[in-house]
Amino acid sequence: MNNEQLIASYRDAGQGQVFAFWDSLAPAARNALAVQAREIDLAEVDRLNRTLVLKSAGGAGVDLAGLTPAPCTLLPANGGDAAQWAKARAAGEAALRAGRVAAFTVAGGQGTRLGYDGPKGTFAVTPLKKKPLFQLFAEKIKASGLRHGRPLHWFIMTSHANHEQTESFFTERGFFGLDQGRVHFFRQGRMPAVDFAGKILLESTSSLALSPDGHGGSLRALHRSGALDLMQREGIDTISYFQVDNPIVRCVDPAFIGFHLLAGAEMSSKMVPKAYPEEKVGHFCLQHGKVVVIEYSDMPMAMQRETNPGGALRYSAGSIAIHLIDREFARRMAAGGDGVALPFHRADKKIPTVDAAGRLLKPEQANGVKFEMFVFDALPFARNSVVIETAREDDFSPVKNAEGVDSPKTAREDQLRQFARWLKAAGAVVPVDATGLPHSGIEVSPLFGYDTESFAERWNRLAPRPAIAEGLYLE
Ligand code: UD2
Repeated sequence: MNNEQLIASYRDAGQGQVFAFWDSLAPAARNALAVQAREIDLAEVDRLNRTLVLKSAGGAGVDLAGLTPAPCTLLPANGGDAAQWAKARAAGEAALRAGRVAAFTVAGGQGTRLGYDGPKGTFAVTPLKKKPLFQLFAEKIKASGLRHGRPLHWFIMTSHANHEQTESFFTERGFFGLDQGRVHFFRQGRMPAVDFAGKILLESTSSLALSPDGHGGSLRALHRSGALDLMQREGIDTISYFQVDNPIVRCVDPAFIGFHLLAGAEMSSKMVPKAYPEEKVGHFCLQHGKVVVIEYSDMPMAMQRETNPGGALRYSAGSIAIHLIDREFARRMAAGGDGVALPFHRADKKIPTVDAAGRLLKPEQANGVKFEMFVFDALPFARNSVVIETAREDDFSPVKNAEGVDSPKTAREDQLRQFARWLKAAGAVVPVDATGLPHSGIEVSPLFGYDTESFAERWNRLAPRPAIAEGLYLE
C-alpha cells in the first residue's frame, strides 16, 4: 500500500485527522507517521469504537452473571492432599529435566505508579546487594537449570519504550551469567488511543498516540516474534508466565508445573487467599463452567466483602498473575478466529495530544481511551484450567508503589523474612521480631538456595557455618 492508498484508507475509516499535518511534514516525519499508521488495524479500532467507546462512557461493564468461586487445589497445610502435591512436584521436575518448560516475564508495563524512570526490571530490590529484579530472576532461572540439568530458555516481553534499554542492561551485565543464546527479548504490540468520539489521537503532528496493548498482548507477541516456533524447535511446550514486579516469585515451580501437566491443562494459575477485601488483585471465579478472573475494579465492593458462614471471604482466591500456558494454546489464542479472541478493556486516560494548530496539549482530565488486553481473559478458552494455592510469603510481594503497601520496603522485608524462615527451617538460630523480620540484614542468592529444601541442602553442607549477623550474604 503506497502513501496515497494509506491516507485514503484512513479517510474511508473516518480517521482522516491522522494525516491533518501531512502537507507540512518533512519527508522523514512523513515516513515515520506512515510507518506507525501501517501498524494499526483500522478494522479492529472501528470494532473497539463501536463496542467500547461510542456505546457507553466509562466502560463496557463486565458480565457478572452466574459467578461462583472457582475450585482451587489447596496447599497441604490448608487441607490439600500431600501425596497429590508430591506426585505433582515429581511430574514437574521430570518436565524440567526434559527441557519442556521456558520462563516468561512480561516487562512491558510503564511502572508509572512506582515513579521509577527506567525499565522496571532494572529496579534494585534485594536487601543487601541491591540486585535488580532481572538479576534475581536470572539467578533463579539459572539455579533451576542447574538443579534439573537442563538450562532454561527465558523470554522477556518488552515495550517499544523500554526495549533497547532492557537489552543493553543485560548486555552490559553479561546476561547475569546466563547463556545469552537462551535469553530472548521481544516487543509487545501497541494500540492507538482514541478520543471519546473514537478518533485516533496524534501525539505530535507526525506521530500517533500509541501505548502498549496490555499483558494480554503477550500471546500475540509470542507468536509474532517467532518465540512459539523457537519453543517448538527446542521441545518446549509449557510457558511459565510471571510479572516483572514480583521479586519473590518462583519463576518455575515444579509442583505447579506438575498439576498443570497431569491435568492436561492449557492454562493454569496460582492463587493466594486475599489478605483483605479491598486488596487489588483479580478474583478466580467460575462462570458457565469456565474459570475466569474478575478484576478488583470490576467486582462490586459488596461482593468482594461477601463472606461464607464461617466468616471467611467468599471470593477469596486472589490472582497474583502467575500462570502456565501451553505453547499451542498460546498459538491458538494469538491466531484468533472462530470466536476465540482476547477482549479489549477500555481505560480512560489523560493523553497528551495536539490541537488543530499542531500545538502540544497536556490535558488536565481524561480526554481519551486506551485499549488493553489482559492475559487472564484467555482462561475461559482453555481446556482443563487448574488453579492451585500458593503461600503468599513464598511467591508474591510485588513492587508497585513508591511507598506503603506493595512498595520496595515491603518487598525487601518479605525477602528478609523468607531468608530467616529458610535459615530457621535448616536449624539455624535467627533472632526475628513478631512479624518474622530478622534483626540483621542478610541475603541469600538464588544460586545458594531458592526454597526451603534447596536452601537446607546447601546450608547443611557448609562447614563451618557462618554466624547470622548483619551483612551475611550466602551465595
Ligand atoms: C495486576 C493484575 C491483578 C493482580 C496484580 C498482581 C491486571 C489488570 N491486574 O495488577 O489482578 O494479579 O497484577 O500483581 O493485570 N505489563 C506489560 N505490558 C502492558 C501492561 C502490563 O508487560 O501493556 C506487565 C507489567 O510490566 C507488569 C504486569 O504486566 O509486569 C502487571 O501490570 P500492572 O502493574 O499494570 O498490573 P496491576 O498491578 O494493575
